[in-house]
Amino acid sequence: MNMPIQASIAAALENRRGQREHIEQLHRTWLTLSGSIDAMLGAVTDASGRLDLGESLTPEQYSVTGEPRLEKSEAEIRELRQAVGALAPDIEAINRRVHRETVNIGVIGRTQAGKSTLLRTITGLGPETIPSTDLNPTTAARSRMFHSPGRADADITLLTWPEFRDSYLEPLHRQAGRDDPVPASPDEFLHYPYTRLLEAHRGRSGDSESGLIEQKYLNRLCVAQESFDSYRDLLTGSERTLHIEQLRELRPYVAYPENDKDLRRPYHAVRDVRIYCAFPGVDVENLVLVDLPGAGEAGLDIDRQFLRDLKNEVDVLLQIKRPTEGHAFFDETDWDVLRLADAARMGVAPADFVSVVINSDPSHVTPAMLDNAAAKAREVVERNSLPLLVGNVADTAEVRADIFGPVLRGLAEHLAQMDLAAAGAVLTQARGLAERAINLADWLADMARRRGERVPDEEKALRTEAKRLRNTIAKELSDLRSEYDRQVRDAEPVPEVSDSITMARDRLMKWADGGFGAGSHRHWLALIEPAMIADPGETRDDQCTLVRQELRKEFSQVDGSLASAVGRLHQAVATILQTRLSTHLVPEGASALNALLAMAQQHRLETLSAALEELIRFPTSYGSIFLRVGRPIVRRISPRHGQIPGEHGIPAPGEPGMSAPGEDQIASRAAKVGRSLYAGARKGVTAAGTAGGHPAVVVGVAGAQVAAELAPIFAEWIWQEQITDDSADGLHEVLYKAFRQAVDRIDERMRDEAGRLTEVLAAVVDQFFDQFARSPGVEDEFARLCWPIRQVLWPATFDGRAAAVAAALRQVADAASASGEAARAVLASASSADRRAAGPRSGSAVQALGHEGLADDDVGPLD
Ligand SMILES: Nc1nc2c(ncn2[C@@H]2O[C@H](COP(=O)(O)OP(=O)(O)OP(=O)(O)O)[C@@H](O)[C@H]2O)c(=O)[nH]1
Ligand SMILES: [Mg+2]
Repeated sequence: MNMPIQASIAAALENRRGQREHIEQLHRTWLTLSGSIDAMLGAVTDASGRLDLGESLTPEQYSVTGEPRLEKSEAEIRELRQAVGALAPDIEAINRRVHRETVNIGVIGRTQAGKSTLLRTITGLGPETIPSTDLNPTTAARSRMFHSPGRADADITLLTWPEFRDSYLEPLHRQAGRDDPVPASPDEFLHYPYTRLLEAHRGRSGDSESGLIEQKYLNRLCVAQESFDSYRDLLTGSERTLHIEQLRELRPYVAYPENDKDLRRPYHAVRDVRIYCAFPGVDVENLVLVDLPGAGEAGLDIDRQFLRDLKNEVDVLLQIKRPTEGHAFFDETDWDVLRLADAARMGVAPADFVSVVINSDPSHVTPAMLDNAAAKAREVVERNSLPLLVGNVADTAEVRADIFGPVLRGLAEHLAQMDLAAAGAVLTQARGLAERAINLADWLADMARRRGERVPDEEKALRTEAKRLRNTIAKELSDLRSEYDRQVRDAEPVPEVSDSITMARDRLMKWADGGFGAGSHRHWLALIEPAMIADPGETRDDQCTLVRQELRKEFSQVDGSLASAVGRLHQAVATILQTRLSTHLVPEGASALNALLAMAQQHRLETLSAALEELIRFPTSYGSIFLRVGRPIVRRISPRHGQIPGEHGIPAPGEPGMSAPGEDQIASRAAKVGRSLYAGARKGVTAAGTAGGHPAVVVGVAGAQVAAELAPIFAEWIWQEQITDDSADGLHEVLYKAFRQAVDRIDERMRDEAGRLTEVLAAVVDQFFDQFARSPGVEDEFARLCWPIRQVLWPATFDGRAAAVAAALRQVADAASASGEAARAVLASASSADRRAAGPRSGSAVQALGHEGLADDDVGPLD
């Protein structure tokens, strides 16, 4: 070997080292891109699941139409991911290539072509290390020979059981026609009925072609199974490497045994063999030769695994061909081999990567066969611009001159360029995919953001819902108010009060008719007559007191009916609010409104609290009807002295009758009471006037007026009835008349009051409606009140889906941004690697060569 070759190759390797940093960076960024696309796809899948428009969100939650659907991008991302994943092995391969310190030459070809023989010739190793047999396929495992002056040893890396199962058994199992799972454990494998299946095949006469192929694979499985003991420990043991001190011991690990029946087959457990030895007469450093089993030998899947190895491990491939009698020189199997080589070249020009070598093997090949083969081969290589080398692979001189020498010269000349081409092809593809990823990711991020903005947030949705709720409650309170207004228009007294007055009156009349509680008129006379004789003044006093007490007792009960009437009103309001605000805010039972008030106060909702408070307080603020209306009348049932009044005795309402002369003590006190009530009522009016006019006040005024108007104006009377004598009968007559008059008057006044109370209640509803549902900004208070129970009130809106959709879209936007960034990083590292590689490179021309780059005169361009 001459120096220029050695120096050129060393320089090319040095150049290769210079590519490391950038390619490494590309490799790293590619992994990141790949992961980020996975994440982006995950985010999109998740989001499009949630976002199945119209199904997952109510129209209130989501009102976007005509937007591009996420499914579209999902399909695009899948395609992108597939493409990015497909380029990953090439990036991996190029990364390994720039990290490889050796120039590797591989041999490929059908079995028995002379591959091992050629490598033996170059390395000077004996057949015990690189075995050949005359008739059968020999090489069973890939081995690499490192030109290592001063050494003669080997290292073996072993497969694990799962690796062996997945890379070797599984493809064979499938191709043997088995569709059940490949045996999972060593024991299962050992007991799988491959032998029985093979015998069944053999038992069939005239098995189909596919049956025959299945037999081939079953046979391999049977061999692997029968010889399992010889390598089981290698697969399952703790040692993962074997060091071979003596190269003559290597044979069983790299080759099939010479004897078919030999069950010692440890090659099954071999992942990799590295042989270290000096190649005689070779002064190129860092040279590696790769020996491979015959293509097609182990099944297509295993060929594909070779491809991965070839991409990673081989700079130049020699396709060895040995002419055989009776066979077309370049048949389909040879094309398969060439296709494999083409797929492995990774952007390197075919002429630089593959050489077709015709093994002239003079002991088996006649000159005529050789001439014919060479002619045929020339057609193939010329059409595909491949070098053709012819020589006896067993002959050292011929190999040096006609095969290995030209190969090394080609490497010396082109290796640097080949490295750049290999990197360039990958960079071009990486850049293209990165740009595609950027476009997709940017579009997706933008789309997800825009859509995310259109998913209303919960607060916004709550405001909308709260306003709607406020409107509904307003409508229903307004209906209730209309009903009370109608009662006012129809002058309907409050029925509870009206009924209660009737009942009080009936009871009183019954009581009076029954001798003022004595049982009967007769009984009363019997009781009173002696008393009248003894002390008429005191008796009159006592009887008047009795009557007053009875009047008070019975009519006071009317006040209880006011509570029922107001209770009915409260209930009506509570029912409305409970229906709309749920029992969470307005519980069942008497204290419903109090519970709501407590909640409103807790949330510091001032308007709602004030409205509720006033509504709840109304009965107490209204006070006692009896006190206002009845008491001034009752007080007048008392014997007294006074002037006889004018014709009517009692001034008409509105007349200044209270100032009539002759008022006695009691009357003036009554007047005082009346005035103080009046004054109190006035105060109320003034206060209420500023707060919207509390209706109770109006009644208060009326009550006070009644009290004031009825001031007494005569003496020696019981009210308007003049006492004429001191007899019991006389007292009865006067007392009874006064009593009846008082009952009539109180009845009348209280009924009047009951009529006004209808107005009052109507006004209470009106005021509550106004305050609770119509105060400006009250919808905000509704929103705050309802926020904690929004999921109860509006399950469709607040089931968390809107929030989940918004989050999912944010995730998509974030993942897409991350993908965009990762893709930009790829672009940046590809550009810097490109600049590093800038030179006489024709990336696109190299890339354009695929299978189409191979052409065959007979079968046309390959697909
Ligand atoms: N004399 C001679 N015999 C050769 C030559 N090439 C191949 N043979 C014969 O073919 C047999 C197989 O050659 P190998 O080199 O083992 O072929 P291979 O391509 O490695 O075959 P596998 O390992 O089975 O794929 C050898 O034992 C020889 O009998 C040659 O150039 N000269
Ligand atoms: Mg071989």
